[in-house]
Amino acid sequence: MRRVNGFAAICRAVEGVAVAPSASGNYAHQHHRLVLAALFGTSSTNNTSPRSHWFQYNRIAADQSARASARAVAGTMLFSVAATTLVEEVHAKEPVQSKFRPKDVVLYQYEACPFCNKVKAFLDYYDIPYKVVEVNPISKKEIKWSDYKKVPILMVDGQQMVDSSDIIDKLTNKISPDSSTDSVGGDEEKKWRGWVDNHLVHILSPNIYRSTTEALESFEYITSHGNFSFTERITAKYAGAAAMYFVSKKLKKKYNITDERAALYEAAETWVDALKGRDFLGGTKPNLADLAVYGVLRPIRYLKSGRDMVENTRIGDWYSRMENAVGVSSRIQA
Ligand SMILES: N[C@@H](CCC(=O)N[C@@H](CS)C(=O)NCC(=O)O)C(=O)O
Repeated sequence: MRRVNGFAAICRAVEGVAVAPSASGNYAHQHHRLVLAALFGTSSTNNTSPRSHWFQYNRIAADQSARASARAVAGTMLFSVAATTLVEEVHAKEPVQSKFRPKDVVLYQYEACPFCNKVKAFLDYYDIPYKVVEVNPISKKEIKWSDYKKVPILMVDGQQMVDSSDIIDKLTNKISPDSSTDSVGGDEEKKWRGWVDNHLVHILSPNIYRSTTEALESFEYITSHGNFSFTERITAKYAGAAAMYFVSKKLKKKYNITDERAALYEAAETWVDALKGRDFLGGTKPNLADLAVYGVLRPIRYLKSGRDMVENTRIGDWYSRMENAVGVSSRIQA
């Protein structure tokens, strides 16, 4: 079994932000479609093909009133080189009894997706081998077989699992079916997992696309590690960075963020306070909340926003403990 050194990655979708350039089009047609496909997926679960994505988008763009009422998803992705995360050092991994260990696990993901990365942090920590199928965010052809149109999708011994938190709950019950009634954790753990999904992830995009330089840094990584064709890659890098720079300003408004860096630092401090002096929220070992926070932060850790966060808050020590605890990726070659 060959382990693949990997990088941490995140992507995120932010619901409710419709971003529609004028119908006359500020982008060349191809660029327009490409960038929208890569970045602004709709939230409609009825979309059964990537084309419906475009049709829906174009309809919205052409119809101001529909646009106002449309719920859209701004799917943004970012990725960072977590260069040191996979160094083979100290391991405090949780062993899973072999009888409960899933045999065949395949993760359909965008390499740069916070939700996908949350699932990966779990799989890595529990040392569950998994293959990765990188989904092209434009065609999504790799997940055409599924009715679910987002990532992550996890296939576990032939069973489809969707939605990162749900996937983690299901996997937790699978790998420790003998544990007490509530194997997915107590109130504190649940509260902080909710905080990750409802608060922390919303702060990330405004930070990584905060300036044109940071947006380009993020897209350089996204496009060099995602599943893009050559043309898509070139187009997405520059058009995507420019588009996301503007989208991030809208997201700030939507989530009432005035100073994105201050919000990131505050979130990091809030998390350290939640630890109450413990090594991990889980005590001496990470629990699912630790893994969730780590998972969504891992991709930004080595981008400028992540470096700033570690320099300006107390989160660095916990983060390093998590790097050691999660250790080497359990990803295997597909
Ligand atoms: N609540 C879901 C959110 C998943 C999600 O929004 N994924 C984004 C990628 S980061 C997505 O697939 N968006 C739709 C798209 O790209 O069209 C989860 O936790 O897994």
